Amino acid sequence: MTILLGSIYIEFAMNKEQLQKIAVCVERGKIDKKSPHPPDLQGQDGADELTALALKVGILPNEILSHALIEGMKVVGERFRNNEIYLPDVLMSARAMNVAMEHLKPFFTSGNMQYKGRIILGTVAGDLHDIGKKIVGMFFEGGGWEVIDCGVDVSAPQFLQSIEKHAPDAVGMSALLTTTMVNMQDIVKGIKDQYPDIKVIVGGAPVTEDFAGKIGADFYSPDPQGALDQLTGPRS
Ligand code: B1M
Repeated sequence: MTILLGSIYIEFAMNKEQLQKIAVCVERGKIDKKSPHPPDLQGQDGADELTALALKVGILPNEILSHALIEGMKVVGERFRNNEIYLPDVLMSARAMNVAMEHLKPFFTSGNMQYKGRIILGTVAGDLHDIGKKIVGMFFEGGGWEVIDCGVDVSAPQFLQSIEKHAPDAVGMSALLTTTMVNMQDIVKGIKDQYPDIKVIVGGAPVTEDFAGKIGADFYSPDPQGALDQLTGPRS
């Protein structure tokens, strides 16, 4: 019994250390082994290699996403807010996170889910943040949805064009800036005026349930799983 508990503890500690190493890569913007940034980590494994290894040793993709990547990015946000790091550093962190997410994507998007519908996703006009939206897209794909990702800086006419082309069941919007979340209002109105049956869901760090209600969105979720559940119903 003691030996069993001991080995479980060792595995837990090793996994925690591995997750911390990945989080540091996101915090420091260390993309992969060959990347020269940051200079003090030259020649060391980056987010690319460490995420691949974490999966290989059996750490769950969800654990990597929540406890390494999103945690690491939270630290980046705090440091940026406190002027301890600058925009180019944040960009390197975003690249490190994206590289790691590529390894996780197959785990979130595979599965034999019954087809649930088609959703158009986009980050709203004026906003270039796309990491959260990409994660939302991965959850929807894994949940049986066909995802049409319109990218970033998507205006109301662009959302409408995409709706005309793809005839979706739902539209999901993301905004990370207090200055761009207000652009959701025009987009939601444009969609609802022409396509009242299409469900609209909004999210992103500054967006709240109250705001979503005020602009006429059907749903709001602070996280990807919640967004999926709102449109499809919770997992049984
Ligand atoms: Co910018 N940035 N950024 N940035 N950036 C924030 C958002 C900021 C909070 C940083 C800070 O000050 N602490 C701040 C916004 C302040 C505010 O408005 N309140 C900020 C700023 C000011 C800016 C610039 C204006 C800086 C400048 O130029 N001076 C500039 C704006 C550019 C623009 O968009 N026009 C800018 C630029 C950038 C980069 C390009 C360098 C880069 C983005 C790269 C990219 O996305 N490809 C970047 C980054 C990386 C960040 C932080 C550090 C991290 C964002 C992120 O990816 N988080 C961010 C600080 C922070 O959030 N801690 C910050 C991880 C991601 C998984 O979380 O996107 O919240 P998130 O998504 C979550 C949930 O919100 C939710 O699920 C996701 C997964 O859990 N969710 C949904 C998201 N969308 C959803 C949709 C749904 C449902 C749930 O339904 C459809």
